[in-house]
Amino acid sequence: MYFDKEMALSMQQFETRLKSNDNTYKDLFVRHKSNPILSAKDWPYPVNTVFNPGVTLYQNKVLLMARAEDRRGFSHLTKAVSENGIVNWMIDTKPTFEANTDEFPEEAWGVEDPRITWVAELGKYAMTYTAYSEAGPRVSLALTKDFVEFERMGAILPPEDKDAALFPRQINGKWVLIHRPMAPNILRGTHIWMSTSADLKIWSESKILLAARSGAWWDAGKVGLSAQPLETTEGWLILYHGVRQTAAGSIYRLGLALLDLENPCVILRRSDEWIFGPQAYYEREGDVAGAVFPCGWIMDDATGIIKMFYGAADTSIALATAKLSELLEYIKSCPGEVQVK
Ligand code: BMA
Repeated sequence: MYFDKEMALSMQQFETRLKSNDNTYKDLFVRHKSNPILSAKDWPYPVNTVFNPGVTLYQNKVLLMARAEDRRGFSHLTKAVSENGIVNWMIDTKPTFEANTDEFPEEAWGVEDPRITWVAELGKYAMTYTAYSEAGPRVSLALTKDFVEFERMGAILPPEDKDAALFPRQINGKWVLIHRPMAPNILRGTHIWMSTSADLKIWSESKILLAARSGAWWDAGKVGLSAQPLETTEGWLILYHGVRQTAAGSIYRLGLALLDLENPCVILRRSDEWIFGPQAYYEREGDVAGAVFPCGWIMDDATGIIKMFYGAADTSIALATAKLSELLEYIKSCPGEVQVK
């Protein structure tokens, strides 16, 4: 009797599950059907690959500073502008921002992975990027009003450090930078850090913001900031990547965190699960298979939609969109985390 009742219950559950098809994860970000939206074949001059673009809104248009890699393996940045961020790209016919090794020897092996923050207080965009020095990657900063002329401030942190972005305003009287120094001992984990500055040049008060987890976690061992921090009514929305090492190589996936608006070293929420990972063919095939690597996103206030641009397999640029309200609803359902380090 007892057995029958249990069976009946489980059959009912089974049928409900079949009907509701609840065995798939709900994707917050939806890939654009024209993906990949930009690749080497779209470039006005020969490049091996284009990927990992910094993104901002400029004069009501979508502006990408795309990383383009040449056949030496060195990267530079090229501007691509479009009304809707999907088609009709106006791409500079030569590199927009190249290594300048005379003045900045730390750019010896190129410039990579920009993040762009509009800083109203300065009336300028702050572009952080990786200067690939012979001593390892470094965080460099350039300011611009128009993406034509750049005030290069050079390297602002020692190697190895990358995946940096500036917050769009001073917080408690200081500029705040997220960055990712490499741990000298990989077993200790490579974490996301935060530093502050009074002048954008000298950075101090460095502390771990968001630590890599360990063991089987998708973000075990190594994490890094993806897009620039996005200010929302609920807190700073942070998109970050986690790198899982497998027998077949690394898998780059994305998670979310929410930071306190006035004290951003406090993590209010952090997603346990990744929210986006390599699935489409253009994310699984290419120079670095299994990498989805956004360096920027833009928010359309009129529609509430976020456009995330990302490097796919270090080979092309793809677009995925999400509703900000859904991202916030999701992250608010995630566990809280008290910052201890
Ligand atoms: C990271 C960075 C990115 C790259 C990714 C996958 O460490 O170097 O530029 O897209 O690896 O190769």
